Amino acid sequence: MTENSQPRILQIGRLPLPALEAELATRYHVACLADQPDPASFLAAQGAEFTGVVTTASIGLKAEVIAALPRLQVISSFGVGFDALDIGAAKARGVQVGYTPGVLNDCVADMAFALMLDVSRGIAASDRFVRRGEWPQARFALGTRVSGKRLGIVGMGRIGQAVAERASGFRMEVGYHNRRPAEGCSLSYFESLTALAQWADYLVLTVAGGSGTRHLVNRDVLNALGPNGYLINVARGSVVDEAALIEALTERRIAGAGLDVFENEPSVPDALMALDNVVLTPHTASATHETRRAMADLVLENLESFYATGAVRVPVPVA
Ligand code: 8YV
Repeated sequence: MTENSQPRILQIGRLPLPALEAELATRYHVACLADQPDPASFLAAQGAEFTGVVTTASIGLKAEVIAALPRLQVISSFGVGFDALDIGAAKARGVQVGYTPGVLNDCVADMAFALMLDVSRGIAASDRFVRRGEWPQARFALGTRVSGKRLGIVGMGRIGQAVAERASGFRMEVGYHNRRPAEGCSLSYFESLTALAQWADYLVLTVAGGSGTRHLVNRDVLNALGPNGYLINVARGSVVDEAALIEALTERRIAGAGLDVFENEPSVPDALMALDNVVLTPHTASATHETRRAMADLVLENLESFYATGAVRVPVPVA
């Protein structure tokens, strides 16, 4: 196939796996919007040439970019979340949207436990303590036991289930909150998030982002979690009222937090950085070689399947 007969794909920004960019470039005629000195003029001049888009859950795709691509037929997104992608605008145009669920469940659930263990046992903080050379002179503060505690999961989808599976090895009691009881799930269902927070020692967020869950975890939920409770967020920064969280952490109205996602990432508020009862990671829950490879494969398969059959392999669910 000559370069010109390959479908033209618009890559919206840099992809988390450089190998994927190289692989896309061998199969398609790719241009990266973020590389253009003037993206708006580029879209005005060349937008009509693209039939496909590749993006990520973090970068998403705005309605105005979709509007600037009149021949767009397919979007392949790297990630399970699609809150940053204007699904409504895509569907209205009959554009197929593929994404990468399933393959990242284990790594995201592992990260939830890593954050839970770290904030409770002070792993990152004690590493800093050892490296500062303080061990010979001082004792590191006591931590909190994770095993046997109550784990409240917010959002019982695929990732929530993977978190719940891991809890049995820690002999934790598990409860969950969801819009409705999850089918076939025998764990205790809490209709009220506040009631779950009150019951739980650890509140782990695995719920989808977007307007429906914005600031679901607010001051009241944090107060219900209480001074011995920990918040773990591997979902989306938007799910938590970050200002209320900072206040709760500063005033020790909750014990601590493990956060992989932030309201305005990659910018993290100084107030969070200054707190020692918080563990911060840079949205890396899915960032392992194995999982990112599997996600990249699905991005490629979704495109390949669309151009071969007219349907992506794994479409985002219709609301
Ligand atoms: C990725 C994510 O880190 O899948 C998601 O929804 O947020 C993450 O797995 C992200 O897509 C990479 O940009």
